[in-house]
Amino acid sequence: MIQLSILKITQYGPWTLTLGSDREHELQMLQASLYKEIHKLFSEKNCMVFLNRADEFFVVSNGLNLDDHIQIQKSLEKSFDVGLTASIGYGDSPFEANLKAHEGKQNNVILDKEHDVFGSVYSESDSQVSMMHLDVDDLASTRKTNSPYEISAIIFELYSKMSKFFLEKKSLTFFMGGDNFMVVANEDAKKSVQDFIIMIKDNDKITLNCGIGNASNGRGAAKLATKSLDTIRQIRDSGKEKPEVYELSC
Ligand SMILES: Nc1nc2c(ncn2[C@@H]2O[C@H](COP(=O)(O)OP(=O)(O)OP(=O)(O)O)[C@@H](O)[C@H]2O)c(=O)[nH]1
Ligand SMILES: [Mg+2]
Repeated sequence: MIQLSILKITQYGPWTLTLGSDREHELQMLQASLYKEIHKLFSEKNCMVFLNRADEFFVVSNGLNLDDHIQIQKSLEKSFDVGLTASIGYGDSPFEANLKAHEGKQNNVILDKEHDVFGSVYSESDSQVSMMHLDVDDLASTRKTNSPYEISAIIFELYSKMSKFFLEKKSLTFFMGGDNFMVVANEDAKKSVQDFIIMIKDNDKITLNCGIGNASNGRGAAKLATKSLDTIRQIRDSGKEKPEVYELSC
């Protein structure tokens, strides 16, 4: 079971207009500060935060109860002019958890009115998170023939394909920067990642490596996914034939 908390800035659209037209730089600074603070508060509680279109935050929040969310909301209220709503949902797949969180907010299922927390919290202990860390093999060589902006175009096209492919498996893909992607995954996504790698190699001539991590919370799963990815690199760099997918659990 996976639990997701979606944090969204309250009334952001109308609020941005109050800043006048000379606002874009202010909004970018605010979004960056929010991302930093949200990452800090949730990773301290073993969660993993993902940026969704820069003004919304997806948190793999397995293990966090309502009170934990209220404490974080209180802290954010103190630090920022804008408020955030937190909608919590859980499900068998990451996509299902995202739907449940969304519905909790849409249907006004209030968990804490004062601090804008909605949805429902998972209370059983069978918490299980799978994360996949995908990365382009040897992006450095691409830099020899492509300019920085052209590389971005290649990476964003890859992101688009990855997000579509794994959404069909009910899993959620996030761009982490550079040539790095993380997929909050279910069994179906994990089973099909090799097919995705082959498809991208055949169609786009891009080689991907994928580290998979399984743990009871988001941060733990991300750590193991990255450790798996680094293991693939170590095998490759030792001169042996590398696997394209490597999995670790705890
Ligand atoms: N978000 C994130 N970015 C990373 C990580 N490691 C590297 N990067 C970024 O990704 C870029 C590409 O680095 P690498 O993937 O190590 O370079 P590479 O040439 O593709 O090397 P290999 O992946 O080992 O084949 C770097 O410039 C960093 O910006 C990571 O663990 N997480
Ligand atoms: Mg790489």
